[in-house]
Amino acid sequence: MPSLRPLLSLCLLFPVILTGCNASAPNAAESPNALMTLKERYADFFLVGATADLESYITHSPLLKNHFSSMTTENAMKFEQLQNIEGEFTFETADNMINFARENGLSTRGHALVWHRQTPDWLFNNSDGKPVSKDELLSKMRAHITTVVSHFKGRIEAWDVVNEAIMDDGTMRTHTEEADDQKSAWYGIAGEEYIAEAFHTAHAADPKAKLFYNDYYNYIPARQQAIFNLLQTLLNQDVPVHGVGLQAHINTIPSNDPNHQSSQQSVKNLEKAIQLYASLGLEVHITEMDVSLYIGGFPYTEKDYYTEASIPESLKLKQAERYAAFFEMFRRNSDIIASVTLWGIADDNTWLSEFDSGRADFPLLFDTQHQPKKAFDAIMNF
Ligand code: 9MR
Repeated sequence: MPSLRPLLSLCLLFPVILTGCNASAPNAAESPNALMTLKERYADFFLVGATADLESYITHSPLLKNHFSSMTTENAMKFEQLQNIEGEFTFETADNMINFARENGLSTRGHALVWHRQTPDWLFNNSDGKPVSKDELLSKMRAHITTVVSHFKGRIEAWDVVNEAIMDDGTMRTHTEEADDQKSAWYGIAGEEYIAEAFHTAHAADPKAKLFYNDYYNYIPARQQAIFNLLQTLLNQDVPVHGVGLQAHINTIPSNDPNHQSSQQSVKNLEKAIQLYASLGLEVHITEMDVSLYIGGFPYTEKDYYTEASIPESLKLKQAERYAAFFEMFRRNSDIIASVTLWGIADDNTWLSEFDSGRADFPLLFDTQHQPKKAFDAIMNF
């Protein structure tokens, strides 16, 4: 066994660059991959991305620069961020982020042009509170997409053009969904037409950008069939869709409640979706992966919430195994998967800890101190 001493002194000097520096990394000095970065390890398979937020691209820049080959903007390119007031575009933050990515050789994913959430009121309602007409909405949508995609022309490799248009049972997301944050005013006002129109408009503004349809829970059979049908219909109508994004927000353990969506969360079901979509000739990106420590549908109370210090070793291992199993499948399908993105960079900045309950989650590959976790080791050692 080579001496640990040179590695340890290097670790003191460059703790973030050298990935095998955390005390918990097993056999760091012995593993041939201990000093490799994530993007180096996956260079022969696909891009490995992370989503960065308004500040995390600065606070987490060493990790982003060293380990990732792609960057998605988590919130900075959503409708309300770019055009909160009609006609007034605010590009500064998104520009800074994209410039950072490009200066550091990261591929760029723009997220998301048309979504039912994070939209300003003026988009769907007139000043008297009445809904705008279909023509007005489509014209506002075209104006937004044209301005945004033209602004970033040549600087964004892939756009999530339409996000989450389908429901778990395979029906279109409409304005009549039960929960307010699930309702789609796009559909309510414009009908399904807005989807094709969004892609045509984005393509006209930047013909070289790859245009994606992005959605979640692709492991649910009814959902994956509906997404396939939608994509097939769009392609048959010559709509310029080039790829499909599978979000992959998953859990360490699938739910054992058969009525909970995550009970269907298996490697096999997700692989089926990937291969089904790819059969249409589309490029596949895994766009928003994270692995929550919590089991879907389980009635947790505050006393059950994990802190970083209280996560049992067995659960850390389970999370690592889950990452390993999905990444093994991604590698096996690397002829059709071009990019795998984590929804966050490190556990100190994850949407899963944003809920009102105050429940913290630790779903990523790096811990709150930006050190690699068991999950990181698990996808590096194959
Ligand atoms: O991570 C995003 C979080 O910071 C926002 O508060 C949230 C608002 O809805 O959106 C999160 O990102 C979502 C993404 O845009 C689309 N897929 C689901 C993501 C997680 O909710």
